Amino acid sequence: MTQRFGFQVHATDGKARTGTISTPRGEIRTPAFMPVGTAATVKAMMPESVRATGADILLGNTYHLMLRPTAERIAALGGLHRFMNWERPILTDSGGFQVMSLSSLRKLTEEGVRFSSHIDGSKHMLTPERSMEIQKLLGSDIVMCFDECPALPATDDVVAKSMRMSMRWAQRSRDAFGDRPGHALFGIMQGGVTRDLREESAEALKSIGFDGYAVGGLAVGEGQEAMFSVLDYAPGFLPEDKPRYLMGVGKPDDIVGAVERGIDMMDCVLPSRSGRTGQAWTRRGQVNIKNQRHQDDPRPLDEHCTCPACRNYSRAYLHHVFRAQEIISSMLLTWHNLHYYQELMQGLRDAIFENRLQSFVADFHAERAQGDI
Ligand code: PRF
Ligand code: ZN
Repeated sequence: MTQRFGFQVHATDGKARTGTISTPRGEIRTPAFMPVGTAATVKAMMPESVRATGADILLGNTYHLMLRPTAERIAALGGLHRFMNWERPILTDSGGFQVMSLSSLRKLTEEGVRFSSHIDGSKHMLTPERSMEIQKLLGSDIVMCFDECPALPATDDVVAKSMRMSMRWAQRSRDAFGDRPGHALFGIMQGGVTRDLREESAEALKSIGFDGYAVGGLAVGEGQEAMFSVLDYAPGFLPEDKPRYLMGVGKPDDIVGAVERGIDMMDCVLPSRSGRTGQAWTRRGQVNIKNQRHQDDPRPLDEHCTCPACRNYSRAYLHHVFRAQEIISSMLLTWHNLHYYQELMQGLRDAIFENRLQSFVADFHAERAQGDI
């Protein structure tokens, strides 16, 4: 093994950090945004195009891949990287969160969760041990602990019991993962919006010891203000010398606020999913390409954007292909959205490195406040 897993912080600005995560499959510049490639594809994008937007790492899902085409099949075909033609790092989520949102007939016990597939109704069981086995079969570079994310709002008692079970599952995940040089295992903090529970969870994870630490259990309907108030303290409970990953976040302004509060990594389906529903994200905020006002507009989505959708096509064309349900509509809008997200991350990294994050953030909000052209 030539390159072990590692994290180096290059510069800080307030609580924000910029650095590099090193893995045998390449470096990840932080703060990093991970496009979501749930079913071994970032929908509507070729992997080389995803790379061209500036992505260093993708997210894959245990839940979806175990059901179809199965982890064993992917392993027999040489692992997820070869299977999907993405040679750079892949982080895989552990499955529990997706079981709770997608499957039916779920039964949660100390052992794990039994559920029926949302695809064909077949019965399956996920446990910390089985999740570690699947993520190993996939060949994931960054493996996530198996956890439970309770739906909010919930009482402190419910959140505390769930968090404590997730911490026992974190220890079982650690034991099952074993020693795998070049591969990382991340713990996941839970505890809802309760400070004491967040601190208890962080202490439990730190005493087990992980290569990185995620903040789970946020962006589940509590609202941005409540999420930011947890992020005002939660990253501070985690080790400074390990990456901190905020799971499932978010909109561009969520990302900026999370980075200001000390988050290093994020993932979200938003740029890819909203590209397929006609929503574009630009410096000026959200643009709904379905809107009639674009139908005769010869201007690009964003005249400053260098993505193929903005360099080569008009708003009128993007409007037309969306209305006509042409496949290129999803391709162009997804590309633009991922490009915008990655450019935002590069802007944040540069601003932190040059100690001007506050003015970068002020400009970010001022431009959005102007609204779409
Ligand atoms: N746990 C896991 N995956 C997740 C979450 C979590 O809490 C979230 C919460 N936003 C998104 N994805 N394992
Ligand atoms: Zn663009």
